[in-house]
Amino acid sequence: MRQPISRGRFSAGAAAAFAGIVVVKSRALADQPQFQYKFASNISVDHPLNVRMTQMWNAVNQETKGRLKVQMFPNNQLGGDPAMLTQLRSGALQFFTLDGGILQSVVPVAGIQGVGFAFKNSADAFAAMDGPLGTYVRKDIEGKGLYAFEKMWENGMRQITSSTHPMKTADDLKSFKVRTPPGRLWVDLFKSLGAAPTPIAFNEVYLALQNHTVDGQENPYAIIDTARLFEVQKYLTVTNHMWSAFWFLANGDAWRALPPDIQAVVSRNAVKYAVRQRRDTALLNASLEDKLKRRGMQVVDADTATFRAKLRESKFYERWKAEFGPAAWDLLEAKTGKLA
Ligand code: X2X
Repeated sequence: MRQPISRGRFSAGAAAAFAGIVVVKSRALADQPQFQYKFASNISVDHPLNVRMTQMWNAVNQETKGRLKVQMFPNNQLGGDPAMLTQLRSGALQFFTLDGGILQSVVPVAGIQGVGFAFKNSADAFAAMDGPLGTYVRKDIEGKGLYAFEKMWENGMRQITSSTHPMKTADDLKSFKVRTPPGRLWVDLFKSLGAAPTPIAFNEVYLALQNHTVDGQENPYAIIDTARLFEVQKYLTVTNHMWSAFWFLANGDAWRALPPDIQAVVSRNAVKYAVRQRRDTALLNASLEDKLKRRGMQVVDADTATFRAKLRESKFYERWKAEFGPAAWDLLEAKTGKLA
């Protein structure tokens, strides 16, 4: 026969059971993140940007003991860049990587990173953007309700691809139907070169090339490869006409809602993984020419002196010096030398 449970034993048993519930609940609580955020990007999951972002957010989740969990949405899963930028500004999206030339629609001076032929290579560009010019742009970004992390993430020097013909001299760009990202400086750069630019968000580029809405586009080697643009483009002309990189952005309110210790974990890892991603992407961009040739692309070098002459003729630099203002322009020319 079961012995009746004494009051003393009952209360000890109940206490242990309750403690068990509390322990289970608190463990369950730890599994329920305090903050559940979203990160989005416009490039494919196998690009170094998303490879390193995945590693970074896993590290952040570990180091915050599960308090911040960030779900990844690569490859335009949440829409094109303009739509994702709207989501970031509204707070529906908390983290986003975006080229300054597209961010220009909200932060005009962010377009300065893409001034045609300003930077000779990524190392020179990062020297500028990791310095006073980057600080200047970051301040303007934060003035628009967004938070910009210290280090930008690499895209690379942009090259022109086309389905019609190589772009060896500026004359070859006459009336060339070229896709550009949705950014005012991009459109002006190619208009100044005599082309017929159409701004299209990256999630629609492959199809626009495939159905000949446009005859070409421009991007670094790693994007041409990871987005498989070699399947719909025949020629790759090496122009290095513009440097391209992504600001790593947060919605300002969402960022400020994070406790300082979580912010510190994110900021520290953002620097660590940006530096690794820059190196990965630089190595990838430098390694792809032969692979793209094997994929059937014809690679030629442009006579970029004719491109620069065309930009000077059309007062491109004077126009953008006036647009960005003397303070930002002086910071740019401190790194590039005289442009206008
Ligand atoms: O849209 C593009 O071409 C891309 C992927 O390079 C940028 O995000 C600027």
